[in-house]
Amino acid sequence: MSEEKFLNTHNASILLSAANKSHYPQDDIPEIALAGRSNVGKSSFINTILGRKNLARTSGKPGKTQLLNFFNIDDKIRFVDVPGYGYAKVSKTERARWGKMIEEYLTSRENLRAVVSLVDLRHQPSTEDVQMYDFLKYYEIPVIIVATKADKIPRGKWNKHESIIKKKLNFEASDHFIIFSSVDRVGVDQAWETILDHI
Ligand SMILES: Nc1nc2c(ncn2[C@@H]2O[C@H](COP(=O)(O)OP(=O)(O)OP(=O)(O)O)[C@@H](O)[C@H]2O)c(=O)[nH]1
Ligand SMILES: [Mg+2]
Repeated sequence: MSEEKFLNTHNASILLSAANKSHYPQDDIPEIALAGRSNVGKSSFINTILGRKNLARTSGKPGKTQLLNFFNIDDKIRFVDVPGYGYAKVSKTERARWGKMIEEYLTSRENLRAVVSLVDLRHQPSTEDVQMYDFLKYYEIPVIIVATKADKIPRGKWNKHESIIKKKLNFEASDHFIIFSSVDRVGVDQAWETILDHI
């Protein structure tokens, strides 16, 4: 099923920002969360697949998204933009608060259907990328790996980069792997197809 038949992607807006459980929306709408290193392109991914310029705020400054941001898409799906990890300039206290917030959401949220885990197609996944993948596997949360910024490397090299990433993650063949670019809109249809498969 294509997304156009299922929902009006233009009917999208930020619903709320939450620091903990007590602030989460209380209903049965399925949620897809976005996880990944700070600056990898989580907010851009949301904007791109919705065809919006700046619904989820993006910036050159890493660490901008501090809370769980819930986006309502036509009352049918929610995207949850999770603050990025791996940003060096945060205090230990901040990092601990961050860890607790993410863990609480990922391990207890019944609405959660899958996590889109973003990595940079250009680079080897970081230790934290691997930890995130292992964490999701451990809790049996369906994972969609989105390898982004594909526009920054030639198409002829995509396969090689995909193999490097899969190897480092110990990627399970039953998971999804999507090559993506917010600049060229590569992978948008595949992303929608995979997301709709999970809800
Ligand atoms: N060339 C290119 N740049 C991208 C792509 N996706 C994101 N960017 C750029 O990367 C930077 C970070 O993007 P964001 O979407 O804000 O990243 P984020 O993961 O939401 O970052 P935090 O909110 O800090 O965790 C911005 O300057 C984007 O324009 C892409 O596919 N290609
Ligand atoms: Mg962001």
